[in-house]
Amino acid sequence: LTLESELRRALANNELLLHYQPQINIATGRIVGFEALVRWQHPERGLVAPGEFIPFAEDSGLIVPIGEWALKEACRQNKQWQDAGLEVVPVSVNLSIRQFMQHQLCARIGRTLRETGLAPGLLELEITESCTMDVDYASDLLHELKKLGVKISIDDFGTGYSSLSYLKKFPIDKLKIDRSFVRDIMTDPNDAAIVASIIAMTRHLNMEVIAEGVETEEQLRFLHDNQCHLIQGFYLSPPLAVPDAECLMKLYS
Ligand code: G
Ligand code: G
Ligand code: NA
Repeated sequence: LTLESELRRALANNELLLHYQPQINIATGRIVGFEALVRWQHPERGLVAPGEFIPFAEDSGLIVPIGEWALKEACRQNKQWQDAGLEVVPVSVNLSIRQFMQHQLCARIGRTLRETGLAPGLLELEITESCTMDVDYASDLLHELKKLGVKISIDDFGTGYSSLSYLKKFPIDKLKIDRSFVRDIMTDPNDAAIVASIIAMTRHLNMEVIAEGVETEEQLRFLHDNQCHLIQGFYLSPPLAVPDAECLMKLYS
């Protein structure tokens, strides 16, 4: 079987699932969100990480149906958690550029929200800087999505080829500092300066900021000292299967 036909089968047979990585406010100690990350429960190969099939899915276009599935599943799950009386926090979902360019994306997302019953404010869309290259298209679409009531964050911030000018034109709620900057903040003064500057910039622009890929207590302290209170990373928790995410929510509520 080719990877393409295997992935098509995976979608049809419900072999895909989502894990959820908590995002935590270290100043309050509370969970502020979960990022939904796709996994593939392969019948022979076991649990396959997205690094092994998302790049292929991007190239082949299969990322569009996979992304639509992930969006719907994350909304369904978050609504179910809400109905079960668990801590209500937004779930964030990665949108690939192929989805971003898809016809009538906003209407599709609106329909998914209605079908699952999730309040729009409990959905955050993570886009990358590549989505900001066509400024007029992105501006129109993002304003349309904001009208729907969802939140918008920029993933892998600082690693793309886009200019900063989009930050003042687009309705962006949050920047996610890419983990390549966070990795060496304790040893590389340039990375430390970049991270501190991104944090200061978000404060002046009235945006939220979250650091990705936090793996050590020293990194966490640096971020806290520089007023970045939202953190995601292995130091706090890896992406979790649903039962483990639920345990964590119960502990924090
Ligand atoms: O979980 P892991 O670090 O292995 O994920 C690897 C990459 O796959 C990450 O960069 C992540 O953004 C991407 N990814 C995971 N789930 C999704 C998804 O639902 N949609 C898209 N577009 N990318 C995803
Ligand atoms: O770029 P994006 O936000 O999509 O990346 C999410 C991916 O990053 C997840 O698939 C997750 O497995 C991975 N990840 C999350 N926390 C850490 C971390 O602390 N260190 C590293 N190396 N990867 C992480
Ligand atoms: Na992401």
